[in-house]
Amino acid sequence: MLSWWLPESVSTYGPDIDRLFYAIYYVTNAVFFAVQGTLIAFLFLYRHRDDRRATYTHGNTTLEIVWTIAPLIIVLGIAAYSFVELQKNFQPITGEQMTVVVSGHQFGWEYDYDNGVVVHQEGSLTSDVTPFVVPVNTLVKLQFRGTDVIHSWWVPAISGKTDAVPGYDNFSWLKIDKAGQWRGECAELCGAGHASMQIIVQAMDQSEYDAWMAKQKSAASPSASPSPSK
Ligand SMILES: [Cu+2]
Repeated sequence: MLSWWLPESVSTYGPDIDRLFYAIYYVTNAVFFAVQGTLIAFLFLYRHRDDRRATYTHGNTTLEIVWTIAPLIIVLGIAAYSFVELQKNFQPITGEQMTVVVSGHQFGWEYDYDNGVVVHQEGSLTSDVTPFVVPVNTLVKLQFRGTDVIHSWWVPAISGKTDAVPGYDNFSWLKIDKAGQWRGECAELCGAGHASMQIIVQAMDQSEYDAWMAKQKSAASPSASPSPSK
């Protein structure tokens, strides 16, 4: 755990994102305090006094080059670091032990497991939310889709908002090393029911997970042959 004010990361790449956040946080804070500190110092150092007159100078090439190049280096550094992080944790991975397709719709989530089981999840902070269940210590590839508008799947403890976009698949992954439940929500304002796109991810020990999955399968099988509609 890197900080008391960010949630404890439970998936492997969470700490990578925390580190990226802190790198940007420290750099931007250094710039903020340097600029504000200089401003305040100059207010006092160069304030009007009756016994001195202002001298006017125009242009300082060295200074102008420095204040052009320095921000450029800082911004390019942040961009490069962020890009590397995106390449590492938000691309289709290989070597996954299972794949789940996460679809966002107005208003809820669907989790399609590779064995055909589907978990429907929707609910607000005050209602029940069906958990999305994964086994612990398992590398799960996540494939994100939007079926109507753009949604964003975000569980802070697992880290990384990933947009669920219609017509375009985004990818991420998770690997949770302990059993537990973690909450999240849709992080993209997607309509009137946005607040009812709460997320719960539940990690279970393998044996518990197997039992849970067997139950999902048996619950799903009676409706496997669709009944004719009226
Ligand atoms: Cu949404």
